[in-house]
Amino acid sequence: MLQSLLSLSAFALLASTSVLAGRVARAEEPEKLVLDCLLQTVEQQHIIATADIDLWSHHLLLNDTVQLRASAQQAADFATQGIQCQELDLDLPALIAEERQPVLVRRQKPTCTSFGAPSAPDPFFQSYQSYDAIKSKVQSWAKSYPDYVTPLGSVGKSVEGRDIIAFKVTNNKISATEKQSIFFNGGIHAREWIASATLMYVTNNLVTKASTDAQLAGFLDKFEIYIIPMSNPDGYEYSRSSTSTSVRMWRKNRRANAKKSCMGVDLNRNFDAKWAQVPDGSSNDPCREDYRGPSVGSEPEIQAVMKFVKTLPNRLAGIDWHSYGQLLLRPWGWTYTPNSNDAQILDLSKKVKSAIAGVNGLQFSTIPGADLYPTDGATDDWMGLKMGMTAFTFELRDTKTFILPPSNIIPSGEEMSAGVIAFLDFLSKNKLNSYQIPSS
Ligand code: 0X9
Ligand code: ZN
Repeated sequence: MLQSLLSLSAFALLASTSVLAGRVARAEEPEKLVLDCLLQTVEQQHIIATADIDLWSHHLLLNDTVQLRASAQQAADFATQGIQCQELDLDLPALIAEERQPVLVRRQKPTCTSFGAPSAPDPFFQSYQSYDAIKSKVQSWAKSYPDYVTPLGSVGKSVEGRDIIAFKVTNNKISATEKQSIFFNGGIHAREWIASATLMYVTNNLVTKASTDAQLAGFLDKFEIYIIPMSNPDGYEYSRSSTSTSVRMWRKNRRANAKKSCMGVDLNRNFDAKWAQVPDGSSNDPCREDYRGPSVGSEPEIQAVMKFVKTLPNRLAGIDWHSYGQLLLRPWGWTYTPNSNDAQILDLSKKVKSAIAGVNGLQFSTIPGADLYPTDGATDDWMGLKMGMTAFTFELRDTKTFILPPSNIIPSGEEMSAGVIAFLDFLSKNKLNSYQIPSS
């Protein structure tokens, strides 16, 4: 819910006392506000686009609102500049604390083992897991479902030396040369915990049901699904390392930049896809959240992803898993020019959207990525521009924030499992048309 419109004097008061909504700001970091700001003029758009703030929803459309995290002083400055902002009713420290509480483990009725005892829900999906636990889960799938899960080991190292792990979900009945490859990339943005958690759930659903569900088995006759569940392990582990809001809100990798005080590269701006070529599509400032890095593909995480995807046979489609916003972003993200196959891609997106809505009633929207905001160096565009794939970015639940209680993991997993089934169903029944790459 939005709180009342904060006036200039209210912001000034907040800035001067640093007592925010009844909470005293931490000594080590000035507490920030989450704002919803209305952009009424091009000047206001420019002020927000160039301010040193944490933009949560980057779309800067005229007569639309944008969500961001800023200091009370910056909020006061916006008010002085005539930008109307409302403080969002989000108590981030409380949300961060709640996020760390596992869902209460309850024995559930519906599924029974062969001995008739009720099976316990998998605790893996009752809390957000560490990178190590995610790696172990892949190994345990490989042991339990060797016919469907093939670990592919490390496809490269992160800046801090963690392995970027990949695996393949398929059946071994039909030769790979007769199948098409689909690629899922998770966790490129550190703070978007629900993205990797959901991708793991979706995978679990596929591999645990593949032997008994004819529809899923049919998909695996046609496709090899290649998955990197966590392409930014350093950023993810950093964002888990403390309950401080600024740590939890970490987005980039953990590169030590030349400008020592500002760490990290936005990995979703580092791909060889119109890198640094789209106006305001990324930043050259290491202090910004969308810092593109010193050169194209400079980051080892991105080198690993690009090298891996290039090896995949018969590449068809891809999904880059993010949060938040409940959006199915379709190509392109770097240009407003519609994809030449947009009619078919829209048809596919609508089927995914309706399958998702069928589970918990959540409404996702489908728009071209650039309509959110144009970017350069993004994963989806790289797949589309360089790998010949029809590629999406899925922004998962919810519509307010990255910090979701772990009770969201299973519902998000269920709705996205339905979405992925609709996705695979469409691809198995329809030959995707080829598309042309626009000149601009
Ligand atoms: O900014 C991003 O990288 C994505 N949004 S997020 O809030 N998860 O950071 C959107 C990327 C969409 N794709 C393109 N515009 N190419
Ligand atoms: Zn993201």
